[in-house]
Amino acid sequence: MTLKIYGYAASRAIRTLWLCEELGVSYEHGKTTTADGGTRTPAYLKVNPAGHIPAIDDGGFALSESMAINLYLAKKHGKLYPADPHGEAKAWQWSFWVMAELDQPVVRWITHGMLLPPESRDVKIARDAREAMEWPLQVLDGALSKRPYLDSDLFTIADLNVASVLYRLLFVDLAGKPHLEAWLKRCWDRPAAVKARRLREG
Ligand SMILES: N[C@@H](CCC(=O)N[C@@H](CS)C(=O)NCC(=O)O)C(=O)O
Repeated sequence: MTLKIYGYAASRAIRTLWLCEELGVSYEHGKTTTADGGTRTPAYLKVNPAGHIPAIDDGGFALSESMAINLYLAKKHGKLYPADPHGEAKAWQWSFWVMAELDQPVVRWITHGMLLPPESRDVKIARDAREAMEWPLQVLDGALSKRPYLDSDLFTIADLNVASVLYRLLFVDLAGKPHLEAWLKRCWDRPAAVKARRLREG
């Protein structure tokens, strides 16, 4: 049965769409949105009782949480997933880390800095969110000063998961964080990422 990915491409579903392009896995894309109530229908709540996107249905196996979905799919398809326990643990570490340290501040910063109409933006929320991002971004820049990818010489699911959370940082000045800036561009310039971006932007 074809893998089904739920969630419009401009949402966190981009993370899984990008991964499936990397894996070469065919999928059906259900462009579920919040705006039309799609995340709260009885049918969708059977897939993800938490009512968020993304979620997947992989032949009757339902899974939610973007990082869990991506770790599962990469492991299942044996691509971008570190084979040794230390590499695997590092992929978990970076995936948990980016969710704990950056996922929410990035969303708050984008929402109040760019997405909302100017009259609805709260400058303080945007400023506080950007401040909260500063230390984790420095940590990333430091980690990437040693090796081209996160704890690796090769692009892995750890890079995809972290870079996918930081999509919007492609469009801002990361001066002072040259390793982070170069790595983020390298990740998002990958052919699979370009395809996923087209889904999002096109
Ligand atoms: N931690 C979750 C967050 C999921 C999430 O909050 N998704 C947003 C869209 S990007 C959503 O579903 N919002 C609509 C809603 O909560 O109804 C993940 O990484 O998958």
